[in-house]
Amino acid sequence: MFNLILFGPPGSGKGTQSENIVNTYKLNHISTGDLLRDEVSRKTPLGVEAQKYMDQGSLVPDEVVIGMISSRIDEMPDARGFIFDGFPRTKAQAEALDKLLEFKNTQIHMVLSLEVPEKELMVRLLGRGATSGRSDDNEEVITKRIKEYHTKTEPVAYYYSTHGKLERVKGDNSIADTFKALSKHIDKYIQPA
Ligand code: B4P
Repeated sequence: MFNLILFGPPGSGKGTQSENIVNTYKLNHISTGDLLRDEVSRKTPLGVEAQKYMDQGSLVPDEVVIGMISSRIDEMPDARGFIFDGFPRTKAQAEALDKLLEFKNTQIHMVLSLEVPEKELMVRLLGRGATSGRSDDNEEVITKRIKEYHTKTEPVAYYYSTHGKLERVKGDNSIADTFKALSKHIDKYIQPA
């Protein structure tokens, strides 16, 4: 099993590159953003609760997200490995993920961090907001999301760097060139399937 975290600020391209990685390496994709948006659109109790946080650009509480991830992992016992997209976003989530994987006799092998200047993040997310209809892609909420990233999520990079698992990748090149740079790291562990 090979387990990868795709890390980076909002709009750094985690969702975009996850799609390329899944298609090439056949890993199972777990995006907490997608899972939460699905709950919101189905108006489940979890979705109704999560929407309050997402609309303000805040992180959804750890216990909600961790429970959701745990059941998702259990649904895919035969996975070749997982790509975690947008998770973990706090140190508590990172520690919980380590425990969940340890229980399954596996671990996180590598964390790829997409590095993109802040100005570019804003341009990309406003661009997406113009067409996606995502209620959190407007200037005020994006600014809050980036602030949340600096205070709560950046420490996750430090956590994995102390475990020798963090690799930083330039994320402001074209989508294809960024994917090539990510692949160079992944190829050290697994080959395209
Ligand atoms: P997410 O859904 O994870 O979304 P994101 O971080 O905003 O975007 P991503 O980095 O995936 O960017 P994308 O590829 O789409 O989170 C949304 C919210 O959910 C959070 O604010 C939070 O409230 C909640 N949440 C999610 N996970 C949570 C957790 N674990 N704990 C608590 N709360 C959680 O790219 C963005 C745009 O850039 C696209 O338009 C794309 O086309 C463009 N783009 C990508 N790569 C490009 C490139 N190389 N060049 C030019 N444009 C590019």
